[in-house]
Amino acid sequence: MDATRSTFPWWKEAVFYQIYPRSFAGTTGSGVGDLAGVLSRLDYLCRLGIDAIWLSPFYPSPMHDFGYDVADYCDVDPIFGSMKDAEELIEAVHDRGMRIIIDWVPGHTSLLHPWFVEARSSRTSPRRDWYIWRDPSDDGGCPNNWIAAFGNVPAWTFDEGSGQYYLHSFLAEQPDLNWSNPEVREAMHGVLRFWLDRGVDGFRADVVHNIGKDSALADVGDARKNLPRFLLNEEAATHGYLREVRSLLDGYPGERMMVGEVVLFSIDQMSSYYGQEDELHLVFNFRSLYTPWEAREWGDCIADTTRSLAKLGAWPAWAMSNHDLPRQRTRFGSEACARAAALMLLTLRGTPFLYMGEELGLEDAEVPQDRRLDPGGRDGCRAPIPWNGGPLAGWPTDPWLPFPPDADKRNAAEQSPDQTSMLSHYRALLRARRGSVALRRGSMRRIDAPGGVLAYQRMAAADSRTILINFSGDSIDCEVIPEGCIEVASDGARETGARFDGRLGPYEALLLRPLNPRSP
Ligand code: TEU
Repeated sequence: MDATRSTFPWWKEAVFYQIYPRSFAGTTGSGVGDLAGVLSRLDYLCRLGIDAIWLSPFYPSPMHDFGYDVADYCDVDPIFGSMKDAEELIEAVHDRGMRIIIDWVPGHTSLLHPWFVEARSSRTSPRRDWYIWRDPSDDGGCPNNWIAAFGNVPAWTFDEGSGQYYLHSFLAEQPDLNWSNPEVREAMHGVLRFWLDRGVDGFRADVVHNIGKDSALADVGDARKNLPRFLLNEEAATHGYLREVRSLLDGYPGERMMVGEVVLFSIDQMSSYYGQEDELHLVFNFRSLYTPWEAREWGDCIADTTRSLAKLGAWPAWAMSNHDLPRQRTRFGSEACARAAALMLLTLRGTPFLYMGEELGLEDAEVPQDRRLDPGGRDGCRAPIPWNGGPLAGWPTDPWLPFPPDADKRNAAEQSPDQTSMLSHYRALLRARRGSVALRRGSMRRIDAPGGVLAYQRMAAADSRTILINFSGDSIDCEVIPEGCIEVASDGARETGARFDGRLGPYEALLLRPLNPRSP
């Protein structure tokens, strides 16, 4: 019996596609992608078969952190377009039957945000307490030993004008908001309402576990004092703040949702931010962003995730790359592994998040020293998408970062008609997922398999699928029960519908249908 709609809201069944707008598609001579560019590629995304878009920040920003330093949460940076473009995009996404969620950066603003400009103007400013200020320590130094995210520098910067330090978990240009102040919470709720009223289906919440702060600002102990503070920050108050956000979202019609970036060390720590179905709808499983290409490691990652989330009745969210981390092909070392990884990502139980360009099998760009821009060294995975094999790869002018390797061959126009391409592989996987209730909603159980192979089955009432992934570079004999026939093969060469012959090629992954389905 199928679960009801409320047990399976759209975001549990959706495949999300992350767009980093600077690098997706450009329509002007600025060298930077824009909202009109996203609009122009919606049909490409429809044909790919994704269900929802996550759009990284497009708000006015001085771009010290390429948009994660927001100077106005309720507008569009002119480099990306206008409010009208944003509204048109939301409507066009919906017209095509897709959904759109946008980035919400609750923990810090840009230092150019009018709130911070006012806060730093004097110690008695009405907005002073919207940020976290402290007097220098007795020796004139920082108030505590916390470290910021990039460059192993203190998380405090001294403001000459007002004679105090302000806290920043990331760059000095990104002062942390003080969420213990109810006015800040109300203002950030206002941001959510602003975009919900304009029809967005939800939000990706940036480093959201970091919004609550220890009011005593205690030093980090010696063993961990060199780690960026945000990786350690856990405050009970954050859960209360998230419950308020959840009830705001639940007050809107249409199953609006929030997926949170919670960057903490253990799965249990991360999963606590689902609350009792009253905090985040989804939490990115960071372990899947760091697990190496090894059958046992992935088996453990899946088992630990399943165990941790089952206690809460929570639904997993998987990602293997994003705009902060190496692409799958770079991370796993070859196209064959990236193809197998795609098959795994799109068949695990939970909501998958694809990073733009993975469907083209892109590698990180090699960015020469003199073109490096990101303070966190993350330029490579942010290289622009090559749309065709021309000298500018479909961009109106040379983009802000170099293209990924082999863009003349590895591009959308070249791969689209080629049935063996990575793009065709992703299309086949997304089609298979859409066509199988077991893949979208089903339970998951491990199947015994030889060393080097991870095997599992997805099951829902009358539907099932078997998945085999060979993590090794050797061919492996792998008998599976029940027997199945090929629905998707990662190497793109096997005959669809043929009975599986029991032998997996090196780094090969297979999605098998039952030979004798229990229902038509
Ligand atoms: O990322 C937080 C975060 O976890 C990253 O800083 C990550 O640790 C690092 O990039 C690994 O190399 C979010 C955004 O995704 C990121 O782009 C922003 O820079 C950051 O928050 C600050 O807003």
